[in-house]
Amino acid sequence: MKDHKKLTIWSEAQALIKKAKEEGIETLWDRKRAQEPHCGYCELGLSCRNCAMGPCRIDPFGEGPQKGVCGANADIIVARNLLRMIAAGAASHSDHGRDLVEVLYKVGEGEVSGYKISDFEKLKRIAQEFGLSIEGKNQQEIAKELALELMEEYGTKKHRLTFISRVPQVRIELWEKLKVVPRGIDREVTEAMHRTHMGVDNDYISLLLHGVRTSLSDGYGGSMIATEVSDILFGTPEPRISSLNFGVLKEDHVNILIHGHNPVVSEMIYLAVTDSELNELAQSLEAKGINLAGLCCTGNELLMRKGIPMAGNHLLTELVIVTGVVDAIVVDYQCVMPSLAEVAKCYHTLVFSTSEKARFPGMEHVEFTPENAKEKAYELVRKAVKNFKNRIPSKIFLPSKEMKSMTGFSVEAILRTLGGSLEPLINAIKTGKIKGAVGIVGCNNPKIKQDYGHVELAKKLIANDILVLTTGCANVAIGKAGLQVPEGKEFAGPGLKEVCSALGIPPSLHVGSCVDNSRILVIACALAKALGVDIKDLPLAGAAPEWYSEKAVAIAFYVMASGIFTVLGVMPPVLGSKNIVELATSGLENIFGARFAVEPDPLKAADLIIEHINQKRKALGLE
Ligand code: SF4
Ligand code: MSK
Repeated sequence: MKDHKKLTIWSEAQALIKKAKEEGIETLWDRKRAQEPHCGYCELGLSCRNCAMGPCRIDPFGEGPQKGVCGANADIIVARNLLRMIAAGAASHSDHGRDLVEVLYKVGEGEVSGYKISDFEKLKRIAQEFGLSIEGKNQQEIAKELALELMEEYGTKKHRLTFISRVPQVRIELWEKLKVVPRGIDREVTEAMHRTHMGVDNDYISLLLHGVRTSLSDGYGGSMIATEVSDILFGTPEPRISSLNFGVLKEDHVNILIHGHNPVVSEMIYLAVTDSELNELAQSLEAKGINLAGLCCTGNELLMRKGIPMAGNHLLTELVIVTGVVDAIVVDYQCVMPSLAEVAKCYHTLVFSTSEKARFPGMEHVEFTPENAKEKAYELVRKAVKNFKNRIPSKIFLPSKEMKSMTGFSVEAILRTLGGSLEPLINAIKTGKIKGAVGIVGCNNPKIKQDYGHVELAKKLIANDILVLTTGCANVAIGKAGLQVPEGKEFAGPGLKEVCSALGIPPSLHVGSCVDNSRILVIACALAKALGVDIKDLPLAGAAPEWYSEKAVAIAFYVMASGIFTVLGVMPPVLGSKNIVELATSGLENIFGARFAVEPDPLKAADLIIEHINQKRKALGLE
């Protein structure tokens, strides 16, 4: 593959793509090329297979059919498809949250041995937020009562999700007027599927408003629950230094990678790799020890809480196996490419699936439940250790470069860094040392040169004194570029550099995994409340330069609906409806006080964001 240098900005990844090619390994870039040109109808959002009278498609040139068999036009089909994307994204984050709530309940019942309450203060605080009395109750009692309350957030008994009370009143009133205040999480997702069934909701605006409601049930529901319960169970992250890149793998150690999203499995693997008997077993097999590293969002969860290094982000998950030193990968769910098992077959790597709801052909399935997780984790680590001796020396190629990264900026940690209140941040914004803040979130997509969008956008923003907050795979990209260590202040403009020096923080803060975008919402809400304004008035923006996942569509919608201008680097499948494009890129401003823009060039995306932040500052009298 001559063009491997065009696929990713990282020379180590380029070298591994070259090695994969030489060894006859097919990667996602090969398969992307085989798919091109992608179906134009699908790219425009103009194909529908929601019923068996179809599938139907609308001719974008106006020469062929303009309606499906049922009579649905382009607006209806595009809106229905978009709503289904949002529903799938919201469902994924929220089901992840539900799995954590079930573990919390079982901890409360005393039924599980590996899990415990790690942040009792947070447990008490959230219980009180839910109106529970904590007087005279022990950890287990509070955990069980809170878990039952959180389960109710998924159902239909409530008229409003509890965490909505974190939102400024003026925004809640807007959502009430628009009838988009989220009720039960499952209710919104189910209703989205109902509305998009043939013959139900056929008004594109009404469909999209329900898309907003569904996305808000994710942002202020499923995702926020996932974040808060993960902190309660596994600890609220604190700033710490760790490492990134292929170089975190160790040739002389047993290497185990955890991949997916939910810390329920990976925390138990972490426990097992610290076991002395298993480490002795590794040494008896001539390994120096057991090395655990992360991929994707489950990696971010362990990186944040335990300092476990990250080997790579989404598009590097195949290449990491190509190093030939990975003895096992343990996956839970989401963003796990089924191709991993195929790549692993060409090496000695064992690949284990663990979730009852996520099976992969070619992977050994070892099902984890809250009750057996500890025992199963030990079983998998033992298998990985024994696999060390099966390495194929001629297939080993490990680029050694590793980068340092500071992680762990939970809301609590940010507040502590600021001395206990948001006042220093507000003052820095008022004086213009920090012009504004931008959340750079999400994935990789092979339609963009890997990590180019994240890195160039972050660099330009911080050079313009804009603080960056990152989640998901963006963390690995921006961290590898050297922007997530205090020394990264050298890339920042003079004002942001001064603030970073004073606080000892990087100009780009690692906030967590993709459910942890909820932490960014909490900060935005708290800032707006402190200033007595709506979120839409703040100099903030969101960006997803390399998004690929349906979860990213849900995130983009709840960020926009919260009043934050959102720039996407990849075009969503909406171009088939002029009305929807017009609404998304301009009409929404009059409804939610925020809108979307699509700009694949990260430098131009940065310009759009800088202009937006300057306008917001001017409106606040902060020129
Ligand atoms: Fe065709 Fe309408 Fe059925 Fe969609 S719902 S496949 S547009 S008939
Ligand atoms: S969603 S951020 S590809 S892991 Fe967490 Fe997946 Fe990364 Fe998007």
